[in-house]
Amino acid sequence: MSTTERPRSRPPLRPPTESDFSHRLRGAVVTARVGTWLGVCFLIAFVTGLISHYAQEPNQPIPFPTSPAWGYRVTQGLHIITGTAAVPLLLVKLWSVYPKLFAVPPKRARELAIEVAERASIAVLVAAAIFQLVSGLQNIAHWYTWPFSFRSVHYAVGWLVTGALLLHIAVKLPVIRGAYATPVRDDEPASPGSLDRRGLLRATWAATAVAVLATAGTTVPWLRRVSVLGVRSGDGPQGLPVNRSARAAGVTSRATSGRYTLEVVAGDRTVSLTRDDLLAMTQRTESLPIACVEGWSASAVWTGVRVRDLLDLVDAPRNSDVRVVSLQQRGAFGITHLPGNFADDDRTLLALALHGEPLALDHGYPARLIAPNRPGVLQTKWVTRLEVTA
Ligand SMILES: Nc1nc2c(c(=O)[nH]1)N[C@H]1C(S)=C(S)[C@@H](COP(=O)(O)O)O[C@H]1N2
Ligand SMILES: [Mo]
Repeated sequence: MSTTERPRSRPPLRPPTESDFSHRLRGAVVTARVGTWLGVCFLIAFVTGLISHYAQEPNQPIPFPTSPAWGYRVTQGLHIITGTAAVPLLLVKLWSVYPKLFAVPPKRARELAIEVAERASIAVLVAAAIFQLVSGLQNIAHWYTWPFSFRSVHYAVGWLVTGALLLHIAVKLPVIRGAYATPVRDDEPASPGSLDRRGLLRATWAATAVAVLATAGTTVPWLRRVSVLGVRSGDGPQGLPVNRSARAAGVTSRATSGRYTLEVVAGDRTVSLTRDDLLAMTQRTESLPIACVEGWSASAVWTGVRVRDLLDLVDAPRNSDVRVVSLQQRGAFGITHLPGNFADDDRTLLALALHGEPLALDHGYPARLIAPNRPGVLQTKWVTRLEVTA
């Protein structure tokens, strides 16, 4: 806190300084506590983000596991929940420290250099953190204002945030320790009824809880009704959300044409099957979730042919990687990579039915891939070709 006396009459014209923005609620006591939870959220989002990125990598030195089937549902749900919680926390934290932008820089060269270095690292941290939250929310809203690949840039900036965050924590450790040694209620006396530090922190936790509840329902089924901000939470045919409809994917005529076949290819062997041929094969039923990278997820009962049974028709060796090709010719998700351990898992199906009814067109009719513990974006719809690649 500054001890400068404020002039009583006619303040001279001068640029604002830190003390002009002083407020009894600001200070390390509040910043450190909000910052701790913000740091926890960012670190959980980072780890779950690494998992999601790896799960979508075509070349995995260690194969991503197929179990537990609900694993990706939980990690990606946590990713979106912690990212959402970080929004109000970041706003309060920035509010609690922004007067520092107006602090008078030290005069001595050495101190000035340290100050500049620290401010530069904080600038990187703040810019990268805002970018992560904004780009993540935009991705959920399908509002693509950027020309770059969301996944690779969000991933790279995730490392940037984490590095800058760890540096920031290390530099601020003495301040954080001091802040925790000071009780929150050790407040300047406020006039009756005005907000004190405890009130500010409680309001912050409440805002965070509201943000979480408003989005978490997309992951936690019984929260669905309170999730007013949840995107696509249960609407869609057969009680399951739809991210891209058949119409949007431009597949309607090819998917319903009656000339549909599934080709299974390994080397120079090809087998061609109609939907009736597929229905004549042994049918299996599995309960597996669709877990979208956007955070929503929904469990469903799928019936169809085991992918391994299909690969056996062309004598594909065990642990064969498979290219899954959709009728969809535009967009990024028309072709996906199915690693060998997923292709061999007994629960991995080429689904023909959902909840006991023929698959709706928007869910991938005539046939769609469904595998355990696989990001939703790779659960390819309108599948027309399975091709062994290695
Ligand atoms: N061919 C194709 N398959 C696709 C997609 C797509 O755009 N094209 N979207 C994917 C995404 S992002 C998700 S979350 C799931 C959603 O499946 P659903 O619409 O049956 O719920 O399908 C996946 N399969
Ligand atoms: Mo998705």
